[in-house]
Amino acid sequence: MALEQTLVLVKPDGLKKSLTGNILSRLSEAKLVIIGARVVNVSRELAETHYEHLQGRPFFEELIQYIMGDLHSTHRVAAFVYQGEDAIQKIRDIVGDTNPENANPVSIRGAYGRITTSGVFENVVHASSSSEDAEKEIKLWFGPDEIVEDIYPSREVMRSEVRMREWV
Ligand code: IDP
Ligand code: MG
Repeated sequence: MALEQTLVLVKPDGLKKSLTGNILSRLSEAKLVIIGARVVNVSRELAETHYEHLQGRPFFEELIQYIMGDLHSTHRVAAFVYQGEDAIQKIRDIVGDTNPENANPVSIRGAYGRITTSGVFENVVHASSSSEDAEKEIKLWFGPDEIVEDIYPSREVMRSEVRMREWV
């Protein structure tokens, strides 16, 4: 048993179908803790980096449009970092198979996923599939200050000319 972290995304179809609460309560069965949470506007660059291992697949462009929200007019993804013993496999078990038609019907993807007429697996959630993927993905979607635990080495930097917004 290893203490692990894993990235979960509620994909645009999950948000559009108001499934976030349902998904989080299903995932709570794994008895893990949430150590980071954000709602993200997904840029093309973020989408393509997240799915770079699938570049060249026939469904790649549509997958990018799907995760960016182009197919659901939402442009939002909800991102969570879970931590706990064997977090990666426990979450994958509740999430179910990549193909929603093969997924166990009581899994999240089996219950709520679908295959579009053009063949994209709209499977409601993303979950990291190895600790290497989890580290890459968590670092892509979260900065060190957006996670309440020190999970990977980080450093403090002082930046003077950073443009950012503040409340007025
Ligand atoms: P995973 O999400 O179960 O880890 P990956 O192979 O990493 O599966 O694929 C990422 C996403 O790409 C899937 O969740 C699904 O939305 C989409 N996808 C994967 N394989 C196919 C396919 O054969 N046809 C259509 N979409 C696919
Ligand atoms: Mg994957």
